[in-house]
Amino acid sequence: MKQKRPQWTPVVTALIRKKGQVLLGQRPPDGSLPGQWEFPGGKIEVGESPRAALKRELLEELDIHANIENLRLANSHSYGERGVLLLFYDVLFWKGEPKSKHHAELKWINPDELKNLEIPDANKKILSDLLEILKTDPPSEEVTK
Ligand code: DGT
Repeated sequence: MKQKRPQWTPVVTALIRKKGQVLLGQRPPDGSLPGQWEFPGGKIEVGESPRAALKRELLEELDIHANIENLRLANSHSYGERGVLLLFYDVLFWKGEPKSKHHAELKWINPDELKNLEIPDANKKILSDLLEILKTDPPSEEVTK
């Protein structure tokens, strides 16, 4: 008998960075992972490119028009039966002031504060990689673009 394939969900997330800080959003109380602090983003729709998906999510969730820069990190995680593949992109330039249209709250934090916040297990596993990226200035060619 043919085995059922596991379900995978591709997710794009943004490392939105300004003056050494990064923007986090608190997941709403009525969904999955309530109250956890995440990098803004969401699921890629079928047929959509990862960058287009992240641009769309940032407009929907934060009301900003963002430039999606380099892919910095990728990782997978399983929530029970379901797997997520997470792609983390740098976001260094955007138009508009981020507003919480989806999150319970938004906040700019220093990367080290990630250690003390409730973050998704998928991110906890790669916290040291995330900190290394966030504590290093983005490549200068990106800043001058
Ligand atoms: P759900 O209820 O888990 O099916 O998903 P939604 O619709 O509440 O959430 P959505 O569209 O943001 O999906 C992102 C999935 O990726 C969700 O299962 C949580 C997981 N995830 C883990 N770490 C992060 C992160 O840093 N940012 C975002 N946006 N999602 C993350």
